[in-house]
Amino acid sequence: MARPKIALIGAGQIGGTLAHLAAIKELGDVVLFDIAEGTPQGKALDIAQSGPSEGFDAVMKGANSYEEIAGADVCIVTAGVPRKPGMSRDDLIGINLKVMKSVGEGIKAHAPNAFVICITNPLDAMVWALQQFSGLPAEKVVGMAGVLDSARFRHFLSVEFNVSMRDVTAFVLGGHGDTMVPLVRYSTVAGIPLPDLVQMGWTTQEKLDQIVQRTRDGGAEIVGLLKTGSAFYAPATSAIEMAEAYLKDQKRLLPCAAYVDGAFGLNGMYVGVPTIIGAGGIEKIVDIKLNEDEQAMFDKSVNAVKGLVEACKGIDSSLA
Ligand code: A3D
Repeated sequence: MARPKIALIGAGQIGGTLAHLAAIKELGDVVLFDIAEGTPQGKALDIAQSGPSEGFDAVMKGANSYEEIAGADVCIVTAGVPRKPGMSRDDLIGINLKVMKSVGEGIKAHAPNAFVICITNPLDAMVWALQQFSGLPAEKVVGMAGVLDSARFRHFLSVEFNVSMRDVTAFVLGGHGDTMVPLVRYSTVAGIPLPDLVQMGWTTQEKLDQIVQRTRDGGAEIVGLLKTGSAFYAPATSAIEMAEAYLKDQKRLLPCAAYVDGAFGLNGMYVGVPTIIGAGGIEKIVDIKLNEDEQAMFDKSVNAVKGLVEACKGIDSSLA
């Protein structure tokens, strides 16, 4: 059987890392696409030359034309600009919305059967716009944020409890912004919920609250340290986890920015919710029960995303 084709739209920091990870994991042949001439070609050649040492079989190609993504099985979109210190993700909306329009049209014309994972910020609004511009079915267009936010939460918790990250599960829902909702009650160390661990004296409520806040600020912390861009290793790894779930029909239960119509009392919007990813794309949205406090935080986050979507409609009148 031919190897799957993975198109990476945007060959910047995350795009290059995605290509390297896809090659090492032998997920398929990779096309790196970018408007910058030479960048995708240079990165593709560089990664291809890591093949003999790493021992992978994958064709790596760089491109400046959408024809090269033809027939892609998976498209991962990072095209656009990242934030700089002091900027919020929402400050990127004007410039990245225009980018989503050209990317959506490119995918519609050349890879209409792909599973599309959007990473470009502000995430929840950009994945909505990308689905609108591409016209692909909503279950095939999804945003990566919850996997990363949950991974950040899991990392901080594993350090606090001094246990393996593998034994920490965590759920972060809502929009990928300052209002994201780390769900303490549904996060565990080897199945023991975090509130129980506080009761057992393994940590304090105060420390847990600090970790929740550090998770919410996780992206800004890295932007502040890097000064010239935003995080890329963990964002790329998170998107690869989602792509692998689709390509291998793994039925993974992962928090993703998915189109929610009915579940969580929402009618027709993209926001971070628990989803099952398999060969059908987003195969199910898992409508978990939220308590009063969680619901209030989720509603606040949903309203923030709605505000961004309205702003997109104000910028581009072709958006319904
Ligand atoms: P960067 O290294 O600047 O790469 C972006 C690439 O997009 C550059 O190579 C550009 O040349 C290219 N590009 C710009 N316009 C177009 C276009 N019209 N068509 C094709 N390519 C284009 O950024 P990055 O890789 O660090 O980040 C990419 C995006 O991901 C940014 O919007 C970040 O804010 C976002 N991001 C999201 C998360 C989430 O968790 C959702 C995390 C980290 C970064």
